[in-house]
Amino acid sequence: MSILEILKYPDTFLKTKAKPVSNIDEGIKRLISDMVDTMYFAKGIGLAATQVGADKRVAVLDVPVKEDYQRGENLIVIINPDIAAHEGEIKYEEGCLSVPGFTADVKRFESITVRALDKDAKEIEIKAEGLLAIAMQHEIDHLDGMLFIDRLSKLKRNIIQRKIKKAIEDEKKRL
Ligand code: QAP
Ligand code: CO
Repeated sequence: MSILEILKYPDTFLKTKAKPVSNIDEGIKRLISDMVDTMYFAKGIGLAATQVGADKRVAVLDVPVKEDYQRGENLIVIINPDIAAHEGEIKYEEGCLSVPGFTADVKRFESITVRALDKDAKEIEIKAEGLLAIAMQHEIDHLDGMLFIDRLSKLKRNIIQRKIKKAIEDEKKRL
């Protein structure tokens, strides 16, 4: 029952490659529960453990699937996720709670099959397409120490990195 601090770019912990979870113990269950609370508090649709400073392969997602959707309706917890199959390509304007206020078009697989464990250590297979597929790839990237800006061309990445750093400097001056 706690809201965790979300690490922001350029925090170097965001580059950490998270370790597989070998045992879903009380600590992992508490982490999952706090990540869910933190994701909703921050009004996000996905959050990876790396973003809250935890070196564990855990992510939570709640991607709206229909129009009159209530949060919690599509809550997914994935532990040790792996993309077993993928198809097609899709471009989408992504944002990230660790890069607040910035977005960029990112190319992803259009549909994927993800194998993972759920919070009860049950093996699950999720076939995802569209926004859910994008969100899962975005969260799995976090577990590999990768942000959406790392998927941009060198030129576009440099431009956005400079903009972000300037925004942080301007923010400091205003305080
Ligand atoms: C990952 O992203 C994602 O800049 C989840 O000011 C991204 O929840 C999934 C957010 C793209 C699918 C497509 C970002 C909130 C939330 C911001 C998020 C902001 C406030 C991002
Ligand atoms: Co993110």
